[in-house]
Amino acid sequence: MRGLIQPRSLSFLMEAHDALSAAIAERAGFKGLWASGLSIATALGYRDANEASWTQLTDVVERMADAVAVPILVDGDSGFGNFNNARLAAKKLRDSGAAGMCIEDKGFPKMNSFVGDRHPLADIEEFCGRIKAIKDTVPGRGFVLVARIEALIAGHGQDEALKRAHAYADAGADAILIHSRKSDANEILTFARNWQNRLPVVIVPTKYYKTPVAAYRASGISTVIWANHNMRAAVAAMIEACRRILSEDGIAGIEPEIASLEQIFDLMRYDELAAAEERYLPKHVDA
Ligand code: SPV
Ligand code: MG
Repeated sequence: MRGLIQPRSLSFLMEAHDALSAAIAERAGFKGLWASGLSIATALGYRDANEASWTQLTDVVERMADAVAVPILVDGDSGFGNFNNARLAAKKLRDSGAAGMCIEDKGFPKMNSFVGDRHPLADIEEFCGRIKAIKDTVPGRGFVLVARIEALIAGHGQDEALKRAHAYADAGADAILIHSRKSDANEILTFARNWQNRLPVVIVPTKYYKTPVAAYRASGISTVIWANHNMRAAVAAMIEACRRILSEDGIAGIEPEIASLEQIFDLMRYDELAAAEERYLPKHVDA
């Protein structure tokens, strides 16, 4: 994960929300994954407002980490409480196979950054305590801690965002995620210019999706998170499949457009099970 979050070259983290979407993203060629809070909550039938518990998150992350070899950066929301909850979640996430965790400078419960206008920011010193507690509990270079700044989302300016970034760097964060919900990348690019890569910069261009990736390369941004696109692609595909099966009164029409069973068996590596059966099952017993 540390290799994916460094200023020398731009890398992508693809969203995944379960073992299946993680395996699909890895097969597609992504070198790292984003375990999105929004997408995991959605897949579990919850809203992205800390309705899912931190143990439900760690369970999902464990299944994802079992399914893939690429590193997973986990969306740790605001850390599930104070420094104590944050360090506990970080340790369990590390033990579940996460390569890193991102925490955002809000309170508990949080609300998704694109919903409504109430996004009160955490006190800087208190949030730094969460960062320090995580770094003390899960030390070393093996687990990456990304500190996410919500100042721009909350309607504060560049000065507040920069002040927070420096405080979080001083507290021991490994990278800064600067979030925006504007439809253009101007405020992100301004931040990157002023920040001068004191720590690597991570961005989430969900709303400013039209900006070409070349602009991020040019401004020295380290990592782009495609934060919810597997989940949204799956939702669109499932809505269409349900609609067509009902309206066409059958499944013949949609068959060529959905994944084949062979693809599913391939993704889940049924071939490995067959090989293991060859190796471990006695030949003379019907199993
Ligand atoms: C997520 O994917 O859950 C994120 C990114 O935190 S955002 O939805 O933009 O807040
Ligand atoms: Mg989130």
